[in-house]
Amino acid sequence: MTKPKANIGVVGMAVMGSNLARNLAHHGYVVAIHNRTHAKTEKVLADHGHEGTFIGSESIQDFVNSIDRPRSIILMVKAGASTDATIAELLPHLNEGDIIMDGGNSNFRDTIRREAEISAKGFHFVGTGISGGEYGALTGPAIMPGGTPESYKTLGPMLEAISAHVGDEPCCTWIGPNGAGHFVKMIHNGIEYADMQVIGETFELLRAAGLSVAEAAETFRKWNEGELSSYLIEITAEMLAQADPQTGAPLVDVIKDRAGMKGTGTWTVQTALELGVPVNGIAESVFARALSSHDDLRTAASVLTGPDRVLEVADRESFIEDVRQALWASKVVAYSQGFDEIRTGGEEFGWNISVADAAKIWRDGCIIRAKLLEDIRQEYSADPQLVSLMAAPSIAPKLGEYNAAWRRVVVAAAQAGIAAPVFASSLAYYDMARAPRNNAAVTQGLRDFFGSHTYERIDTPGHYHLEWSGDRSETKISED
Ligand code: NBP
Repeated sequence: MTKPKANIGVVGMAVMGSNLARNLAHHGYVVAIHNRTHAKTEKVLADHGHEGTFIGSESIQDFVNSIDRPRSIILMVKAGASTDATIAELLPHLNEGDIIMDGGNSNFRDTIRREAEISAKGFHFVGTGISGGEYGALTGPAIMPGGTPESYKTLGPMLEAISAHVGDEPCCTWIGPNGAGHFVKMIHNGIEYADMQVIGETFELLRAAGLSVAEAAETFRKWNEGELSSYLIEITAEMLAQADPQTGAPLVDVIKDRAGMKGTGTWTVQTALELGVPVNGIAESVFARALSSHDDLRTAASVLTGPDRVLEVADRESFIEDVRQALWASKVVAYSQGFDEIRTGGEEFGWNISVADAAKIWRDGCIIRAKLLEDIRQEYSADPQLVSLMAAPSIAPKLGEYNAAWRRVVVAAAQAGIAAPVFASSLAYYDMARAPRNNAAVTQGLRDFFGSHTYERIDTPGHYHLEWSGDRSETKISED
């Protein structure tokens, strides 16, 4: 009797790949599995083989041969050179029309390059963002596939089946060609950085106002029942309530204050700089992590003087409510910046990304899943060209309502010597964006002064230069 062929294959049996393979098997798919180090494939078969139908192979050739054609093969290996090495190993064994999906956290520019190289050989390459960590991979992540619409016809139903769902709607949709999926995943992670940083700033403010760690945990727990409801607020409450198994002290107090990062936040900011999209909150979050781990700087700066980071709060309950409102406003601004980068990048790279779809598939499964994303989805569905989420009909009035509290919190933090870069930079972004006239005229005047870079006038079109080192006469340099 011939053995059944697999519907799909997964290469990479570390946490993400093994959990994704199990998720596929739980949904009735026959799953071929392979890992460079065969012992990991054997371990998955031994521990989870009973959960569904797996075909484990030691050689890449046997693995490829075990999959039904046209083949769908998911790579879940370390992003970067490992992805290229795995692709190079696979290619000689594939047939025309086969699909390689890269589910790792690859840089979208690598995905653009790989897609061009691989499609030229007659195969499909689908760069796909997957969010939800190892638990999400097993139970239902948010999935952001790029590649061709044709490849989505084959892969899409399987990915949609294993993704998280909101009602009947899968948290998976085709995002756009080549690098679009990894681009959107990158910005998801950038927003995640800002979301986590602003939560950290909130915790520091609550502690400075005299709340114990347990009281702060309880505050986050309560907030999670309202408009701030989100996975990150939920797990903040849980993490803060955790006691250190060794000392019994709050675990958060024994964790070193150094935050690591793997690159997607940095890529979000680098790309935003190239696109000219201000993502202040995300950038501050990346810099905050960098500063936290910059031991030399922190040691050198320890001699600097300033307020002692204690907040004198007259009415604790009203301060906590101020912080809640400031958190909501700062978070919305960070999301607004991230969505602006998606919209602008989508246009720049010719991907025609639906921002509403990105919000739709982030409502569950992923790390930034939040109640707010349903409102965001509705706003971008109503107006796909929405330039700024801040100005959306359901968002702008609330930002106005929360303005006073937001400003009080930023002032209180600055006066007490508590660094709150996302609270403060989000407010500055909000104020700069809404100002009828900002301070850029000074910059442009100076640029013309030292570099003849010209300026535009408010009263007539064209570019002008002033003879700064001569008679101070004005010359029209160009008509537009
Ligand atoms: P890792 O990122 O830790 O990668 C380990 C896997 O890559 C192992 O299967 C390893 O095989 C394989 N690998 C390496 Br390393 N070099 C290889 C090579 N040259 N050829 C073939 N295989 C190679 O695994 P992970 O944490 O499961 O993540 C997988 C992907 O998913 C990554 O791109 C990651 O960024 C992404 N991701 C992770 C998360 C998360 O929460 N962890 C979330 C979303 C996305 P070996 O066993 O032989 O060493």
